Amino acid sequence: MIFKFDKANSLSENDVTDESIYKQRRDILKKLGYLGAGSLLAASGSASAGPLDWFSSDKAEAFKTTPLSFKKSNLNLEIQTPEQKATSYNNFYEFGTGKGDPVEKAQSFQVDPWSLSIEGLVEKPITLGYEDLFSTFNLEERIYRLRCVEAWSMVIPWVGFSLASIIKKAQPLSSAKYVSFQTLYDPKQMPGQRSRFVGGGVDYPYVEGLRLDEAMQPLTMLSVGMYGKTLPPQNGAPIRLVVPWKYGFKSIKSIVKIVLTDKQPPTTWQNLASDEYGFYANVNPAVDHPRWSQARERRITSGGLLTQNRIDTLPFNGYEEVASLYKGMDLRKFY
Ligand SMILES: Nc1nc2c(c(=O)[nH]1)N[C@H]1C(S)=C(S)[C@@H](COP(=O)(O)O)O[C@H]1N2
Ligand SMILES: [Mo]
Repeated sequence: MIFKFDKANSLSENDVTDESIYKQRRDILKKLGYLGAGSLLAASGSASAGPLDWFSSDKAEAFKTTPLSFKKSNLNLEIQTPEQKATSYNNFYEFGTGKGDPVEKAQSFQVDPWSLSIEGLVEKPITLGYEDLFSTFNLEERIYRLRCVEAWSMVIPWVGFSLASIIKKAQPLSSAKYVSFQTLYDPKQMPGQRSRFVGGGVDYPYVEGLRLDEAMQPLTMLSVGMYGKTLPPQNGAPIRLVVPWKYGFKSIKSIVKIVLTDKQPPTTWQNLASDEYGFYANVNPAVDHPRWSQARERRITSGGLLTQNRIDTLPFNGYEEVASLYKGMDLRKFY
């Protein structure tokens, strides 16, 4: 690896591109009438302060994370995104649409007590309390790439367990074909759920879904930690989904409910703009977003923004072992 000069406070063309994609994604919300002058002003204010504001270290201190014990990953092939960046540059619209909003506004988020239920078309419904999230399954570390639909990516060491293990424990009925997920709905704690302007016009709770075979794929995990510790709230504490071959919006945060169903469940971004965000949303450099290219991505690593490389985006985000799930689907098409 070539050492690169860390010029922490410069803006490069890459940053401008990144910022413009992020704004374009918000355009759909504006068209729908959800982003008022106030939030646009706020957004341009943070833009002029510079994207490096999102990486400032002083904000991530308040929430206390706890060290976890887990089986260490023996795979570490790519340079990890520094913890400080992965925990201060976030999408979690329940706390606002700005990249720095979640770390700023989620620090008093209450994760204990928590209740996660697995229900629907299962033989044995399960309810897990806060402690159960960490003690019911063996925790292991998995270092995955996370590729946001906005064309930036990170490499994050998650701690958690396979979604398959909890689904197996609940014993799905043969009629179960899909799995739906729901984030906590608690407008008292989540400012974005109190105001459509703060929350980007999303109809909360945030919902997501997978086909059952995608949910059972061993890479699909429920994460309860990152960087060896419990998740901070801005990353989806106490438990969130991680599906590394799909765009980041599929990896739903702060989950309270998992329901096995026989019908394809609705998803938050499809509900907002079904021509821009599909149900499958597999990372695919050959299918552009209607308003920007998905061929390349900005990898967020150490150092300032100038050292964050533009790299080619890989089909299925490089996790080609999942391709067999999509036999018969035309990989040049939008799903
Ligand atoms: N409930 C909820 N989950 C969510 C989101 C959100 O706004 N609300 N944003 C998604 C998007 S767009 C991305 S890229 C990832 C970001 O995860 P990270 O902040 O841990 O990197 O979370 C996803 N999960
Ligand atoms: Mo995303």
